[in-house]
Amino acid sequence: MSPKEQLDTLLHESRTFSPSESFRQQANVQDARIYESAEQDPEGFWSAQAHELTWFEEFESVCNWDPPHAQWFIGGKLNAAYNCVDRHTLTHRKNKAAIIWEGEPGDNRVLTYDMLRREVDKAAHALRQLGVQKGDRVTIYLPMVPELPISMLACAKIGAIHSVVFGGFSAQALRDRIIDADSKLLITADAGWRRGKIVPLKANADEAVVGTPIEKVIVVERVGAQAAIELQDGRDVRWQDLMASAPTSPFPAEPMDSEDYLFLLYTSGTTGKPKGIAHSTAGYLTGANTSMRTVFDLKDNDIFFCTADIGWITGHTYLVYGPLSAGATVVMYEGSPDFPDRDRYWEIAEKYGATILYTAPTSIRMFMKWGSQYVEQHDLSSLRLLGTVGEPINPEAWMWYHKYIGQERCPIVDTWWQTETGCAMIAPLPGLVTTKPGSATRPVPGIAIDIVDEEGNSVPPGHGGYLVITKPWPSMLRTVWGDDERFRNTYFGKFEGIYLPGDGAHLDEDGYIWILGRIDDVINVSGHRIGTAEVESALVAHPAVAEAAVIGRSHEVKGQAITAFVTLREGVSASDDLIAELKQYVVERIGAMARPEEILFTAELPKTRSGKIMRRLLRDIGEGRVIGDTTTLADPSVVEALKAQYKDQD
Ligand code: 6R9
Repeated sequence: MSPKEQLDTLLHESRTFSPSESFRQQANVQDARIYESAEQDPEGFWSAQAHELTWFEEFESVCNWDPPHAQWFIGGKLNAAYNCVDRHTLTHRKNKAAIIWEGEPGDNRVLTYDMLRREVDKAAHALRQLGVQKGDRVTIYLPMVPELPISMLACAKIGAIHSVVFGGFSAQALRDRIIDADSKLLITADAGWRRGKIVPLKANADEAVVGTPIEKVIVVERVGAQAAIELQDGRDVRWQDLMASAPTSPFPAEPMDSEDYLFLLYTSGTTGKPKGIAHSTAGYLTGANTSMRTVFDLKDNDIFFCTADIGWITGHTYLVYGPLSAGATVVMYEGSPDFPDRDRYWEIAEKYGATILYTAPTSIRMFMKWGSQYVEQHDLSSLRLLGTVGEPINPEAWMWYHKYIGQERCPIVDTWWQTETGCAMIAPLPGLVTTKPGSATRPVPGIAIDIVDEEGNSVPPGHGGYLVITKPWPSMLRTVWGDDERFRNTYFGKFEGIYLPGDGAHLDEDGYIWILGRIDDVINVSGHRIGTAEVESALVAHPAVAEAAVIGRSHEVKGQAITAFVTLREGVSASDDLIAELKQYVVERIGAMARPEEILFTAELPKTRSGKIMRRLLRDIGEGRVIGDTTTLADPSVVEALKAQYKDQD
């Protein structure tokens, strides 16, 4: 479907789903006046939410907004790890499961809050002994093993800033992020498991750290002998050895200022260089914690199964800081949804009695493709609420999720948010809001959203525009690490004092928000944000390539897939081998998620007279659309040649 057709279908979406009486009656939020009161007094609303956390010192004022810089809960002192772990051990939750971890090969591990506290404290002692101090950056490059949240929380306990790099990233990508964050310590693993195969991590880490500030590398042994790694004397230490010799005494939580950074998480933007999104301690944790109670309706007996990798923001907020700060039990799964078979998620959900499931539209489309028989083999009656995140969900995927996973019983919360926003911004409160398949519905209480035109004026219903957030909120990013100018320009450069997320959206007649996807040069492949410029930079670094232009093309399962148009250097001839080589080259420079689906060689790229590549035209060609305005093209024949070539290829 073309975007125009998609929009038309969305505009005609008339199915609605109201919360059932039984859900409504048990919901944490039942009074719709929450929206109004939060709008009238956002500071009062957020102050009350912040008081759900445990503070070492009370804050003096709620918000200071000096656009584009916000400070929240000023003067307060707290510790994120204390809030996620220690405080629960002083309550009835002491022996409650905090993390239920399932390894891909079928091994598992349960950590109660008390056990988690002991692990986090040992790890904090170990990090301290290796010289980690408050404010230091620690890069974490781990598979989905319990040592990942333990490492993050150990950093938080010390007051060190963690920077988790998704385990699927390449050595080069890891290296760039280590250098940008200026980390002295790296925590990695020998390898991980994926579809029964060993995914090496230590080998990438070895390559990544050369010539960087990294002095020590901690290596978690996950796979063991089969991974066959070597430890470098003086630099590498085994996690297991450190933990065995670490003091068992409690590690005192560092009292952190509200505004001290809790973590950095790198995300793609419109230039080749990823941005280190910096999140604060108090504001971030308040946002994450609030949404657990409101959007996810969390109760003490819930089992929260979030399928995201902790290497992305969804895993940070909804596998670690949100659920643990709220004292929940989370289910964390290491591997692939189709290993050993395509029912693995449902097997896990049944086995642990998951009550809330949070996953991505790309996964749902894959499950649809595989067929409902994999779901039907399992008893999913424990589920009571479903969530989705990462990209717009197609109404048909929503309906499938509702029917086969939710068994027409579970409300669905479609949550729109970003690495930069820290927690869900647009989402229904499940006991209050009637949902429509494909719409994230309305902003959560305390969040001010608008859809505006080029001049910043609100657009009427039915008209597309820029999605914006008009007021500061606690969990907003504080800056781009080391580049405040970029923070200013990217997010506040278009409309003064107004946050620009980079998504297009429109309102329907009922005031529901429909997200239309990215409006910048960011491609969303299976919910992963990939900058076209990053892929282009990787391609042009190859000696055979002269120029490259990358676009996203609609893809049935992935949402979007990467198409690269490449011009070759003089004397290089095109071949299938070269295509394979270039794809692999991108994987090595960025990671497997950035592998181009297709590479097309072309003699020239369509450019404006000022030399700008016209990606819009390439996108039109990619989607087989009628080509729009070509009057600014330097050489119109380039487009005709490309079109002909694209047809041949199909
Ligand atoms: C949480 C996360 C952010 C981008 C965002 C938007 C897209 C996320 C969405 C959605 C429509 C939803 N996005 N959730 N689009 N509906 N429910 O995914 O963060 O990786 O930073 O990506 O993802 O385009 O701008 P991140």
